Amino acid sequence: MKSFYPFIYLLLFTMLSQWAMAQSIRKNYQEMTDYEKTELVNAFYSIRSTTAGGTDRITDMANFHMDYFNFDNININRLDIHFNLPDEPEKEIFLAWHRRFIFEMEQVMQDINPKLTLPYWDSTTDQSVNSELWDEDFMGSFNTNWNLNRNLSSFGTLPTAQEIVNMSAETDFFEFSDFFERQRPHAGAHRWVFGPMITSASPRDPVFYLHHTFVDKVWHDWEETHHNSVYIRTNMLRYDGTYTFNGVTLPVVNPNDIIDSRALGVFYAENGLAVLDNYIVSNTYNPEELFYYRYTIEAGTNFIAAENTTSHLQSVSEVILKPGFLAESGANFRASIDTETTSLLAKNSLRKVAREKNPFDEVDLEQVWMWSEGDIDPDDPTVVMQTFPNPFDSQITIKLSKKKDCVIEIYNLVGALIKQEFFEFTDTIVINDLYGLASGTYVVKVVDANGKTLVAKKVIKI
Ligand SMILES: [Cu+2]
Repeated sequence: MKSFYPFIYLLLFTMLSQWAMAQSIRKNYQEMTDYEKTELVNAFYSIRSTTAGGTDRITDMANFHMDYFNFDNININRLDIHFNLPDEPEKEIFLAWHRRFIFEMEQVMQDINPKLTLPYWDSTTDQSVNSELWDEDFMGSFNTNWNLNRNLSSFGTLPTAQEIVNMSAETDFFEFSDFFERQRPHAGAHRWVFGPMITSASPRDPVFYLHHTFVDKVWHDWEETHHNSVYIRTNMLRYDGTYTFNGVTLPVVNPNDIIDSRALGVFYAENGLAVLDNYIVSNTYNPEELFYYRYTIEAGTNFIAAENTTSHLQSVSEVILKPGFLAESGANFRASIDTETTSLLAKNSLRKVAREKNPFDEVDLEQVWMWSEGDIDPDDPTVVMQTFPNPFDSQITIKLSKKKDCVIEIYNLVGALIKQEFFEFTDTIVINDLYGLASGTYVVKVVDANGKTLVAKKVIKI
């Protein structure tokens, strides 16, 4: 027997004590209460100070991201997670990999507080360095305590909403994913925040997770419109059944299985409304699925609380069950209003804890900064090179301290020559057409007519 729960069923009693694992209604961080923000910040601190085998989860995830960032110049057949090319087998993996990656962090957070979900930072509208995003009580907290050395808005610019609209009109998935990854809609925030965010160690900065939740939402919206995401690969790095953290092997994930974010129980709320649709409660990830949201939850079209499953829709204001919602007989389903959290919203009950200073290892950080001042040739100390911009995108300008006949050579980090150009008696050199170069670290050398390296400098390609 199946039955529709009547509309009136929303006014249920409040559950006081059941501490459930959550699924996820994600929202703009601007919809978070002070209580939620404090809990989110506390969770990041707590995760960072909980080590297993000497490594905490944030560091472990940042290290993985760094270790598998991009191998295009070393071995095109070696899998990586960023800046794939059309002939690589994992070519569009960026979106699916980061979807699963932020979900991993969200699950760790929900072990701490099941009502937490990753919020998103909409970088198309929220572009001020004075935004509440950067408040000392929120993301600003980590800058000094974790030694992030952000430098907001010093480098690069954030995308416009129109750019997202234009980008989302693309119907080919690879074209969409590739543009998204390389251009301002994704890369903009990495550059603009600076610090670890502009390096392959970007998951060291908690704002990485708020940025990538926004990226994930934009993909979700694109997929809802075009239904055209598809992957060649059937597994992913880290989620291939071989990676273990704290004695737990991370599951095998086929990127094609998470094209719809509902596969992970993830929904995106907007403007005070969370629409839960086309979802079957399965308890795959959690023995009780909690969908928690401060404002209106509307469960309708094909939201099915299946037989023998346990689920709970909980709002601080209202839960609405609309036609198309179905609770099968034998389903343990509840909808409730959270009066417990409402009381916790009161200012005096914020669970503030001392912020622990926990700077990232400096030596590590130097390795990931990936650019340095030029090394001066001891035999000709008057030749000094400046390169700008650094990081660069499509073009590098090189200034020498004196005019030279020279060859400019660009090498990747394993020493393969990528580009070589000859210049006659000049001190200003412009290298163009670097746009297609894979992201990563390169070495620029100024070589004289006898093949002697005068000066070399590391540069980074965004
Ligand atoms: Cu990434």
